[in-house]
Amino acid sequence: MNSTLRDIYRNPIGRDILRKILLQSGRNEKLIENRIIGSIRLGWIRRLSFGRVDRGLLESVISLLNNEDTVQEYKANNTRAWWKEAVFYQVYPRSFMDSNGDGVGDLRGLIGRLGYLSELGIDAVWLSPVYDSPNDDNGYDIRDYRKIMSEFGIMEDFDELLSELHRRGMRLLMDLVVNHTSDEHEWFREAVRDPEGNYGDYYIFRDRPNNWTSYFGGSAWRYIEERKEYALHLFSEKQIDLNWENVSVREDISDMVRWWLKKGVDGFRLDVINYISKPKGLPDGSEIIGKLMGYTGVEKYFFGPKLNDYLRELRRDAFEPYGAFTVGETPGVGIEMMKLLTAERRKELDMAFSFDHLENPGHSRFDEYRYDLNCYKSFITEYMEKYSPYCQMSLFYENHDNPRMISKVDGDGKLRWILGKLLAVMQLTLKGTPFIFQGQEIGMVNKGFRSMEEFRDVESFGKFEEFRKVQGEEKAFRRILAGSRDNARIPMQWSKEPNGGFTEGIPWIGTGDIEVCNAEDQMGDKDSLWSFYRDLISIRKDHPALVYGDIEVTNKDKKDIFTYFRKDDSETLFIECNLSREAIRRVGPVPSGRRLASNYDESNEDLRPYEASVWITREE
Ligand code: TEU
Ligand code: CA
Repeated sequence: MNSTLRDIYRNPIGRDILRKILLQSGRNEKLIENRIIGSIRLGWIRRLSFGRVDRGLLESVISLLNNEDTVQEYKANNTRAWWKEAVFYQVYPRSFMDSNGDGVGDLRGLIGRLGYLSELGIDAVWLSPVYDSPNDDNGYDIRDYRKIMSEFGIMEDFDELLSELHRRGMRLLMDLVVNHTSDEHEWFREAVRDPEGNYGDYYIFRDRPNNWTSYFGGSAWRYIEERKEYALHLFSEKQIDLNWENVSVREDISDMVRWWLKKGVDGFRLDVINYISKPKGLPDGSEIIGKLMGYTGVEKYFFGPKLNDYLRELRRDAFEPYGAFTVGETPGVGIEMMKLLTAERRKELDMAFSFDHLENPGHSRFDEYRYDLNCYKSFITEYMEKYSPYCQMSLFYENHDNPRMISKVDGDGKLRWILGKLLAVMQLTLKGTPFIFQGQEIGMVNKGFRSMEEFRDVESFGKFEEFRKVQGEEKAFRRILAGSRDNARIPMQWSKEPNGGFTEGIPWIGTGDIEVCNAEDQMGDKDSLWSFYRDLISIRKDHPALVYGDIEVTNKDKKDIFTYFRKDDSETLFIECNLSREAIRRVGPVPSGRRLASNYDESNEDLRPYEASVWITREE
């Protein structure tokens, strides 16, 4: 309590926390450098904030700061691994390809499109959940971990998918959703039926709710009549949080993971894996953090007390024996926490997804604003300097939970394709492992949904209600339009045929602008965005410097210009990007050497709007 804000900032985890708070409130980090502010002691903050920062919040911060391992040295990230070299592609199966005309994408549809992924140069597929599910949250609410969702097919289809992928030299990542299960999972049904039985303690039940809120709106607690108790659900009412304190829960999970690994899957993407450890007594969350983040309680469980232990255990018991790869979805963690989760010697995860770059500071996903790529530059520059020398970075802009990146930056007009290519250049030449989300390679954009009836996502409805109460219907609708996850979930645009060639039936969700944006047209055009992605992926394969080489960012303080070198012992590549929609002056001379790729035909003295080029400056 006697530590000053400056002390806290010097602690790596403390720095993550202060930065997250500043980022969320849109304030500059320089604030801490202010002498007066820097010398504020933790113990004073309660009074200075008129009690809004309560003791509970300060204690959460202190317990995070006391993580024993933050001072140890990290080894260089220079070991070879297939997942450092691979280009990943995320498939959201419901929207990828429908094979039987019921309007819902399925495994046979995906099998039929594997040639497409090969042609693009994809090495590994991350498949969003395909397990049996009542689909309250499109498969992220699992009813049976060992069964395929009937809409998607049967286990034989899955086995065929896996062997077809392997035959083509591609790998498969499954989605592992183990923070919660569906309320229709047998474990939950048993927990309700017989509270004293084997499954009675598989979930988190309490006599009274605390103040934590759900990500999909409202309280995170649901009253269970039969038990006369409340059950915790951080997501929808039908997604009940598992009790990881219970060793049987952990054993059952690792058993299930081994079952899939025996089948031959190559690894997992671990859904909200940093939320699995909740602190004893489930203390109330801070209201002030709740307001800031939009969710109450998060500081209590986003890096819970046993998280690292649970991850190590799961790795030892399930992943390691099979040499399986893991990437964790870890919302809210900063650079130092990411290092704790992914440094090789810690034996927890191989990689993680951080999300701070998906919005500009001070903005949330549901704000209507134009995303400034300069924020991406500063985010990624910092990660390149402080994270990727030690751990492998994941590189992505899109997934099934976020609007399309082109729409956020500059959705309309003729710059769409140029901008798409700029994004491709950065993603495939920065240091890390790229994850492309389906449709990103053809520049799919947000859908102009016209009314709430056109949405499908449980989150969109929950959030709409929440916003409507405070801001009225019209504003609430506009916010959903900007932030809805359904923007990324509309069907893959294969061709100009009806429904974009996705289905011969009625698609489960409306289709996008197939006339101007579809895979077939772009595959036949050597200058298209699709062809550009294919070329860059192959350039990345031909130039190991882009995978294992060092990265050096230059022009750090120059707005709108993002330049960096990638080099190893045999070559140096230079990448230059204009992050603005205006032409700008090049800094320094036009680089000498050969252009390997560019989103403009010829090089020019000025950098044209969103221009991005990859140069090879030295070959030995
Ligand atoms: O997403 C977790 C999730 O909702 C994050 O977006 C995060 O909690 C939020 O952005 C906080 O800032 C995963 C899945 O990707 C998503 O589709 C599921 O709905 C969710 O978990 C529940 O399983
Ligand atoms: Ca189907």
